[in-house]
Amino acid sequence: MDPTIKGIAQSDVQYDGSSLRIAIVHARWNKTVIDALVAGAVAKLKERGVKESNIVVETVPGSFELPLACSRMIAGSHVQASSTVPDLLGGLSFSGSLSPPNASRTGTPAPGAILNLPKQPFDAVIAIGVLIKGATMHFEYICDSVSQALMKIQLDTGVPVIFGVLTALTEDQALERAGLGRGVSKGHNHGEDWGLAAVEMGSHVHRWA
Ligand code: DLZ
Repeated sequence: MDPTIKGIAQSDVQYDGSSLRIAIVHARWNKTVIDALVAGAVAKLKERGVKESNIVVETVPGSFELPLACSRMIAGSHVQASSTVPDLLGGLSFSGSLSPPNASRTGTPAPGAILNLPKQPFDAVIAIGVLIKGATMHFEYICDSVSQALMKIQLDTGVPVIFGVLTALTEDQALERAGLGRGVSKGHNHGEDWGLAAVEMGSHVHRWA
């Protein structure tokens, strides 16, 4: 029998990410671990059909900077998508916060027609950081403020913010959660779970709207 009951169960539904636009914002502290987590997230996004052109990756110095970056990226993408943009070909315009159908966003544009084409708002944002406890209280303050801020952003904006912040007491704990464990088991790459969570939550919010 499996020695542990802990962990996420597979969803019964295979969520389709082909119409989703996802942002990944990652810190650069503890980059070996970060790189593996980001790669795991991107791999699962693509596996679920998210187009490479609809995956936007941004970096910030440390985890403390993640909330502001997420907040600005969500706000920026929604402002762009809700501005009125004349269609240079047909004289039509698109306005409102509703996204235009995907086909018109990603299809091959007629020559000269893509100037100012509004970007699809992000359907989900994955915030990735790796905090490893040191000798001072820095760790506790950053873990607490970042997790609370990320939760607030998703509740305030309605855009899912996936909590991809490892709060590890040791380097080994962080490595194991990125599939880079130094022991017999390499552990599991949590970035993969975050990619899947982004597609699932990005799909849900449209259904729940
Ligand atoms: C300062 C700091 C420390 C000590 N540790 C980490 C860490 O383990 N993981 C991380 O992502 N960032 C760390 N930082 C940097 C802060 O998050 C932040 O970038 C700086 O305090 C500047 O605001």
